[in-house]
Amino acid sequence: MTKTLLITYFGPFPGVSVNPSGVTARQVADVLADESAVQVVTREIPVSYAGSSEALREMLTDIRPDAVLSLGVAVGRDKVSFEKVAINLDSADIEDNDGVVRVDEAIAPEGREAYFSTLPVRASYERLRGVGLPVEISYTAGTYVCNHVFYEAHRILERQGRRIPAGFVHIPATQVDHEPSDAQTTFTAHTDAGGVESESVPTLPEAVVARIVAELVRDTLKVM
Ligand code: PCA
Repeated sequence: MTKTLLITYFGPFPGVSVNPSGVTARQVADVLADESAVQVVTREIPVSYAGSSEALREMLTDIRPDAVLSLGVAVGRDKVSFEKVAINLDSADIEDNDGVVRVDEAIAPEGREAYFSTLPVRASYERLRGVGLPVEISYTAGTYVCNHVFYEAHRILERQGRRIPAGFVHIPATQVDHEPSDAQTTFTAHTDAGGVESESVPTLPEAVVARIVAELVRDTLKVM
């Protein structure tokens, strides 16, 4: 039976003029196009606290996927991060794309404090690290819209009574190989958004990032 996998990604937000998660989502869908076990559906989610919750609710209801993988960029990280935990907190210096700033606000006042990823984070990390790929397990997805989406996906699925694999992957800034070299992409790291501030921004080739995410999908299919 073919499983439907929803991959979500984001567009630009303050400090990131082109969000590499969109290219990654498309490339992962391409890499997996010949796999009969999975059909990949990709959708953009707005970089907005309120808008992302709304968009997710609609997608999860309309598409009814068998698994959900959300992607976002964490500028300054040098490995693909399999996020372990989503926390019930919105708190960032930067605005979301609706101009909203949230400081120390619960995502869901009556909700759980945290959810763990239900992707096979540890097993996939061990396997991919074993073949020399740049992966890590991360214990914070930040407190901006990426963590918000990670948390909300779990909360919505729980309320819908659906136990399906769901989780979040932060990707580093990527080396863009499909644009002219004079194309200017700005990357500014924000710690709230999972970033790491440093002099220079490490990057990984797009194809390496897509391969890692596709392998995580393959490992997820094994546990479904
Ligand atoms: N990264 C941000 C939001 C969108 C994205 O790609 C974050 O890590 O919160």
